Amino acid sequence: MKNDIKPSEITPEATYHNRRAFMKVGFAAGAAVLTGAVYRHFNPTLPVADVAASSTAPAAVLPSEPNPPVVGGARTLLVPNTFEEITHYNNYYEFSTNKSAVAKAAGQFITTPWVVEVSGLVSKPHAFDMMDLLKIEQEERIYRHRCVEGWSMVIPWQGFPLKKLLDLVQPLGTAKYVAFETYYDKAQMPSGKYAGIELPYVEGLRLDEAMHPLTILATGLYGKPMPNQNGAPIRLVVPWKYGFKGIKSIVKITLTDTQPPTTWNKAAADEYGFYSNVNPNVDHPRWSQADEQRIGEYKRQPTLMFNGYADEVASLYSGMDLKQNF
Ligand SMILES: Nc1nc2c(c(=O)[nH]1)N[C@H]1C(S)=C(S)[C@@H](COP(=O)(O)O)O[C@H]1N2
Ligand SMILES: [Mo]
Repeated sequence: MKNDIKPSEITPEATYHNRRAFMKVGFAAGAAVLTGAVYRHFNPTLPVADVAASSTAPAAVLPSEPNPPVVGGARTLLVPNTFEEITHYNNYYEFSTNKSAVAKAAGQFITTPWVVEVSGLVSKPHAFDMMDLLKIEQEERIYRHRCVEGWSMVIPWQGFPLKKLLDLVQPLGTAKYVAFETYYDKAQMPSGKYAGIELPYVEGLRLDEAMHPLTILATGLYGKPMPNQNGAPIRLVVPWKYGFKGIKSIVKITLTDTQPPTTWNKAAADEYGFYSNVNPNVDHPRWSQADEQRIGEYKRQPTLMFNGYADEVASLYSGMDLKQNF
């Protein structure tokens, strides 16, 4: 399919080579610790049955270009943030409202066993065990991440299109939205009661947004299982929307015919809308959204319409007033 290099993403040759080096090192190092299911991500052509047998294969046999992108925008050529940055600057209010304290606060979070219940307006409601979700072919997606607070990162996720899961449960013709819910356990998340938001954390998408090929359920990053602080074991990633739409540690997905409530909209409806598409032309009431601070960089940079994914997603909103539907 089409090559997704945009002028804004053309990097100097040295940077590009660094990036290739990152991928080789990342994949080779990752392979040694991967489970069969995750290993399959590097060998997407392997039938599921072969995964266990080959999971101990030496790194040397890994293809140099594992699972080429099948959708525009799947992998930005921007240099990813470091693993350290991605895992020590987090928003996960159930554990802490201090971004640099989340990693430690979530350190003991228990995520096995884990079940994701998918129900509502579907023909085949099902409670999926996490082990089975990891048998779905895992793809690498390298996405920009733009927090509504004005900072951004580039994150190499693994996961699978949400559409694959929704297709399994067969949404009814009456389904128009998808609602998501985060696990909430007061014992494991004692600081949640000071978060200033209603818990459990809930989010939602329109069904066409949920079915878009760039919308993924992420199960890991940098070739490793999802760190607790990033939303273990499974979280949503919608790269053209503000980061808070990417709900973490999902236990429930419900297909509905009405727009579901969302946590930040309930907390401050005039500041956080249902859509929350990244838009440099629509400011937050208390700050500009025209530019952003990439973590690890010195200068702020302009924020891009739909976070740089306009070619892929703008058509979802044709005819809509994006200032009204912020
Ligand atoms: N359950 C839950 N999901 C959440 C949040 C949260 O506080 N609780 N924070 C959101 C916000 S504001 C952002 S920017 C991203 C941060 O994801 P990261 O820590 O993996 O970068 O998670 C989102 N998902
Ligand atoms: Mo955010």
